[in-house]
Amino acid sequence: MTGVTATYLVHDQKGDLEKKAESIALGLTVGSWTNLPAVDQDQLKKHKGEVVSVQETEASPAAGHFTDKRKAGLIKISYPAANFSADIPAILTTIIGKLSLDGEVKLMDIELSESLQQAFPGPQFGIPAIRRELNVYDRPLLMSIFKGILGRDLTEFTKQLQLQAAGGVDLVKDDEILFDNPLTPFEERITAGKQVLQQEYERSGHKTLYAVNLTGRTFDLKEKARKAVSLGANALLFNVFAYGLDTLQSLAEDPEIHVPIMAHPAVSGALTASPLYGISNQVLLGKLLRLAGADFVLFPSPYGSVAMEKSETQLIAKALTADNALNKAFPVPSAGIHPGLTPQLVEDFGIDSIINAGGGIHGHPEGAAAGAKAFRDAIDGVISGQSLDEAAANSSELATALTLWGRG
Ligand code: 1AE
Repeated sequence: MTGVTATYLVHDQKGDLEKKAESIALGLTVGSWTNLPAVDQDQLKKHKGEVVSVQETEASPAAGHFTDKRKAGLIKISYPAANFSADIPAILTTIIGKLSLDGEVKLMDIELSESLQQAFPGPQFGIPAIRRELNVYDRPLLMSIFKGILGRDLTEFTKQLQLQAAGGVDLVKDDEILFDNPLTPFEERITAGKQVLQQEYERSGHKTLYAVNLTGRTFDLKEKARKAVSLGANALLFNVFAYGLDTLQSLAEDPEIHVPIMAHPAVSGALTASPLYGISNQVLLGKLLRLAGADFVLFPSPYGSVAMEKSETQLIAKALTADNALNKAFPVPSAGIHPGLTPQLVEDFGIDSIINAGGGIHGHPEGAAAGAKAFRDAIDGVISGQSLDEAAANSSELATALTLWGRG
């Protein structure tokens, strides 16, 4: 029975895609570089990978620096479920393990059989449960990021948090580069943050979640996350690619860590950026993060300071929200986002997404509360069918942001 079907973009130096496909199907399953006379061929049949299709495509301009015989193609191989245990390390080692070291091959897509997919937790909360928690149903959520917090103490931390919440953000996350440190220790960020957000909730009736950065040594993470939850943390930020997808899965599956998990894409570019090698963004940031249990997935937007191809961001968002048996995860297009991008973000990612800004909130000339309000006014305006300029007519904060950063 098929477990995983993988699609690869291959640039073959020998110019024979059919042969290359067969060598992948064999080499990653029952084959070796030489004949193995002692092996029982019948026994091995049920473990052999099968070539599903080979489709020639145009070669990437990045390729071709070795030989002009090179042919490019999409090769689809199915791998029997009997070959691996139902975990991401086993699946990745099978489908792109040794193969990642063997020439110009990029893993573009994966499809898991239904029974294999059932072995994975998926997001523990998903979009509807997070909306219920925040009591926000009809617009994209707004998230902000602590900025300039390194070297600052809890006083600055709580001040920033209060301002962001007062401006109306739904979630605030730590910067991914904020680790445990004496000035803003992990546990104190949680307790001080909880207090500030509770006060703000009592004042305004608006709920804000705070995603604390879960950091440290891998084997300490579970205990640390459990402690965070017992102290009242209501979301976790996690640099999943510095640790591994399976670590995320272990956190998501732990019943004592029952809070939504936000996956940061730090480090992922080292695996995804090449057009010829590695793993596509839709697989790594889309399908695998959803399988492993991320409730929110950050990725570079197509228009910000660290831009990603629009087609790739759309594939990530689709992988996170497509109908299947798993809960859906929130797409969070990020980096260099300012209020003038709101119409484009809503058009490209719809309302089931999160608008996320650090500099675009803290860089507002009137401070972070005004920066957050500018976004909220832009979002509310766009959702009710107004142009940015119409929305800005009743929002001095938005007007100031548009003057500073423009409209797109
Ligand atoms: C793709 C991740 C973006 C991120 O983590 C971050 O800190 C963005 O900050 P700004 O909004 O670009 O200032």
